[in-house]
Amino acid sequence: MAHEQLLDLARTVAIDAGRLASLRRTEGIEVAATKSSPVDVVTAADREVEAFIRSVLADARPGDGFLGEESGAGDSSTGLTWVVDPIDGTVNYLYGIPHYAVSVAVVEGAPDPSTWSALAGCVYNPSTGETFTGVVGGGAFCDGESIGVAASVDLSQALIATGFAYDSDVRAQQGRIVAGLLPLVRDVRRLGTASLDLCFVAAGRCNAYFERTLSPWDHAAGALIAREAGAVVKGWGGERAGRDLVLAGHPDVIVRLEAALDTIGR
Ligand code: LIP
Repeated sequence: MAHEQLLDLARTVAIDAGRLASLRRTEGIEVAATKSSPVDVVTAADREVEAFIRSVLADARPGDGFLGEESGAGDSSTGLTWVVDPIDGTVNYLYGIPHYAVSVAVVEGAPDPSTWSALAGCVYNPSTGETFTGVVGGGAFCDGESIGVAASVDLSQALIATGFAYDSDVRAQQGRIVAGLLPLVRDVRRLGTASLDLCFVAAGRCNAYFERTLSPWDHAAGALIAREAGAVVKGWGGERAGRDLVLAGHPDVIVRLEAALDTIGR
């Protein structure tokens, strides 16, 4: 299947899943369980939406692998794996904050961000209807309109997005890093949804994004969309983006941001 056809499937299933998530939100949402900490929650909608996505993809692409936040991994016999966050921004979703997304990506190779090749991805925000898409070598789009990163700026003029872990000790350190960064930049935004943070970099709505402790499904689609929009997406130094760090932005800006983060402390 051509990359554009994979993108069409990613987009269709993301939008249909987003409509299901939005319906469940209007019906009322409750915490079904907690995961890594008392504030790392999962709702019945998370589980239902992921099951829907997994079923549609299994019918359309039997043999492809699956890696989802709620239902774990399924092996691939085709070399392709779908990497899915059914509701990214779960806490926003739980509180009724209209800033969450369905994130669907398809990658070639092992479902490991340190080695995979992302082929196509879609990030759909049911609250706004915005549909961010990207296909390798084919550019990045929002609702079909081409998007690109904001022009280079000095760090002091940069609007930086970030996020925090569910572990309180890690959050304490992340808070110290943000405190050190604040005087050096235009401002910081903590919007709560990694996939949309990356799409906002792609659309020029912020100059850069960084976050540590993300899972592969948080950034699989958004990182591809950001890259296709002209961003560099990486980890520390020459490392690829992953749990240790996802850093995305205009090539000039992330050099300045990474230097500042190195000085402030990791
Ligand atoms: C969320 C990320 C966000 C991060 C949150 C959480 P989830 O993913 O999208 O960037 O700051 O702590 O990890 O848990 O809502 O799928």
